[in-house]
Amino acid sequence: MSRTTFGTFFELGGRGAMECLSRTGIDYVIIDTEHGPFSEETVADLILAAESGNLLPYVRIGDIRRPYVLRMLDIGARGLIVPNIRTVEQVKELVANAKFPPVGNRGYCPSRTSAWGADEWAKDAFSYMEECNRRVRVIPQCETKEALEHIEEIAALPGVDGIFIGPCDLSIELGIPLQFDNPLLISSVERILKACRDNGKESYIFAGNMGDALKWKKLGFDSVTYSLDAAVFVNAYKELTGRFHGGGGE
Ligand code: 3PY
Ligand code: MG
Repeated sequence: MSRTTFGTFFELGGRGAMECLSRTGIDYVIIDTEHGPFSEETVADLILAAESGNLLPYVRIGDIRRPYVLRMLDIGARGLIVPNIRTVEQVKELVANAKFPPVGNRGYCPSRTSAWGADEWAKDAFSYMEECNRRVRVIPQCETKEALEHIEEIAALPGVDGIFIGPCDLSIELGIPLQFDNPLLISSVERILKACRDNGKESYIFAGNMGDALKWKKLGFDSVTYSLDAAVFVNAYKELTGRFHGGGGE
């Protein structure tokens, strides 16, 4: 069995923070432009900072339209996490914008991922498009009732590399907000996981605490995205402060 990868969301910003994260052994980071405050130029800097420490940079985008998708890919996002998907058509549009032919119709421009066309693999158009399609993961989120209802169809679409479960929004949609042990949420999560497995697609899920992260790992997810940098930072300092004033610890 392959190793479950471990990632986190990035909301705080700052090249220094990204460089710190890249030295922790974490597998990937998701720069969050859905909830985080980042412009494209900032995301480009953050991607460079992540890559300087061999940390795989994904971006969560808030919009599936062509200009938004292209900009993130051309500045070097290695995967797109896409929230709030409700229809199969939305996923088809996303794939069309994010993948080159024969899978989609991504717009062509030599960009920094290929040293603006200077890299050997980018010189031949077919090898360039094939390699870009392989490098970039397209990962719609399943966090709405409608996406759940169509998850088998979504997971089967060519060009969809994986599904990312957002259990916070999904549980809210199901009327059981943030009840991560509720049997309805668990059976929904299992259904999505099965759709991924049946179609040979990667399965990702978010966890807000280590108990849930280990629960999802045991269930067999390919990847668990643990919390966000800001929450880890706040909790770490709170724990230290508590230990210092409480007089416990070493
Ligand atoms: C969710 O749980 O809704 C997510 O989108 C994870 O950040
Ligand atoms: Mg969500």
